[in-house]
Amino acid sequence: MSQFENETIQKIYDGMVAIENDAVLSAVDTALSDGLNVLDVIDVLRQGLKVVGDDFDKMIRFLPELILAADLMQEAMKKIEPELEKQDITEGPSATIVLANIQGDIHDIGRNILGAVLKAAGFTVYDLGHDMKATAIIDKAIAYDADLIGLSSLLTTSLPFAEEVIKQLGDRDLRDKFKVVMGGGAVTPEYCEEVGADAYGKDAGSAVNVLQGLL
Ligand code: B12
Repeated sequence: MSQFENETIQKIYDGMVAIENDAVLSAVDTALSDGLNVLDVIDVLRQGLKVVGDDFDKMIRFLPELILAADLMQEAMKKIEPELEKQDITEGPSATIVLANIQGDIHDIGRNILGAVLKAAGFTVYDLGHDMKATAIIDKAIAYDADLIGLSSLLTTSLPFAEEVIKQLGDRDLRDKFKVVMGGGAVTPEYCEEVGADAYGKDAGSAVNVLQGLL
């Protein structure tokens, strides 16, 4: 059964769910040459990858499949990123942001995409990488004179470390210096409100507006 109106988008989704590299990569080529919206292509890849993750959670699929699906997503991103860089989605203000996955979390695909989209939107992005401690994130934000701190968390077990960033900013009398935005599967708008983050970003596309709204 088709979920998507566009046949190529459907192929990307089906291929990602089935972890069929050739099918996905050739459909991504078609999508790009047909001029489909790059953010839509990224989003359908994400939706397919989420199905693999959900199956992993239900113990229908296992870690090797999760790794293969993640590798496929990254292969697809290698094709998409140059297109993303070519796009000029600059509208409204931009600023300097440091991005990191918080301590314990190595899921960096979403953070990489976010960084690429923000760059295309004119932001200066310092990507600090994954598994970053709160203290180091704040130190780098100071060093780069950032306006924003973006924290990505896909693991519920790592969430306390996101909260730790807010706490340490308060302890160091820096809370007003940086706007803190959080995203990733483990984060919800309610969580952001509870811990006192300035904003929540559902995906890379909407993050641009969310961040600009904070500036
Ligand atoms: C790929 C993947 C992996 C890969 C990661 C490879 C890599 N280099 O990143 C590998 C195989 C290594 C992996 C490992 C593990 N994983 Co994993 N993984 C996933 C999976 C399937 C997809 C994540 C992904 O890349 N999605 C695609 C990107 C594009 O989407 P995204 O990350 O959501 O990012 C978008 C938005 O969220 C947003 N965003 C993200 N961050 C931010 C930040 C800001 C500031 C903003 C504004 C927006 C924003 O923008 C992004 C682009 O649109 C998820 C399933 C899921 N539902 O997410 C599980 C999942 C996250 N993993 C899970 C688990 C349990 C693990 C392991 C513990 C498994 C194990 N037993 O070893 C390890 C943990 C490793 C660690 N210490 O971090 C669980 C987490 C459960 C939980 N609630 O804590 C999930 C949810 C699977 C599941 N349903 O059980 N994983």
